[in-house]
Amino acid sequence: MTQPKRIAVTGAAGQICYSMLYRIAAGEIYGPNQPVRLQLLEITPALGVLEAVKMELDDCAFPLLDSVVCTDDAKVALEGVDAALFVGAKPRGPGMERSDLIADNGKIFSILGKTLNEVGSSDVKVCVVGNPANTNAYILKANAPAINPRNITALTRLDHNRALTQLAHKTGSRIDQIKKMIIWGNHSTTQVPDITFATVDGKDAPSLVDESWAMNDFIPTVAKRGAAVIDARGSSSAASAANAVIDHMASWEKGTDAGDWVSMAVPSDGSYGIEEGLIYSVPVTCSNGDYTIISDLKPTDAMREKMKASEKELLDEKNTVADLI
Ligand code: NAX
Repeated sequence: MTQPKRIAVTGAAGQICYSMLYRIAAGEIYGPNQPVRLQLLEITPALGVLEAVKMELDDCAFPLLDSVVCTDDAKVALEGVDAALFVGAKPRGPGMERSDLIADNGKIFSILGKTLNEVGSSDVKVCVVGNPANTNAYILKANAPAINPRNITALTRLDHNRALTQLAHKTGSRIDQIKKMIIWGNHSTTQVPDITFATVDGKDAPSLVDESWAMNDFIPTVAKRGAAVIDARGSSSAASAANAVIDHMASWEKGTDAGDWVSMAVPSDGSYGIEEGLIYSVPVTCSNGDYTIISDLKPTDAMREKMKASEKELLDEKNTVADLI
């Protein structure tokens, strides 16, 4: 019998998790031959709702679901896990800026980082989703020195997927015909969706669209898509965020397709002049359960300027949470 993979998920009674947990239990991260054990964390007042989530997981009778733990004790949730998905945080509501959330959510991630340091395995794969995701991941990393820092990542795959769809619609192509999309920087409105190196059915994407569309339409549409969803439904993206977490973890575990890459926010290795250690979204390839930063691209001057502006925002966020790192 294959040992189950243990996955901690925080904020497990929330909206994103209601779209995500059932797909993980169905085998969408590790594949059809790998049992999973879910270690679900919530704040105490949400444990009742979490129990209902567990009841529904049970009622799905997933063959790959080994067991489900529901707890309000982070030590129990994070103990010995192979992967930790940090979704739990206060979400952004109508009219709120991400900066409003930094102070509140930063404290949560400092405590969780210390707990992960104490009870987590050093090679646990971490994906931070709760906003501000990059800076929360930075705080977590700073508070968890025993964990392999390379494995502390944040989610920009939703932005990557949004960018794929915008380019597919513009060029009348299918998603699977588009390769080498990039999201640079922060998961915020300063992010830099970049089609410079993308191809559509083997053709260079920049040759298929106007430069003014790429700069003045595509970039803001992707960067502000989260706010557009909030305006339309009154709360932040849930199903698409859940889908992106599964994509992020599945690519990391199972590898990226030949001739393609994905965007992940990972600790910067100094490539592209970005401060080392900042959690910055870059293109990566994945194989054998690890990722490699694509570090030899030559972004255009216009993109470099935007990449530096996104770095500046991350440096400002880092200063705001200086007492937590
Ligand atoms: P919900 O409010 O539906 O769920 C959040 C859950 O987290 C709640 O059940 C709450 O009780 C729990 N929680 C709060 N503090 C906790 C703690 N200390 N420990 C454990 N659980 C805790 O929000 P949801 O829509 O699921 O969104 C979750 C987070 O994802 C938000 O921060 C949201 O802004 C962020 N997002 C990130 C995205 C990304 O691409 N990186 C996109 C979607 C989303 O906006």
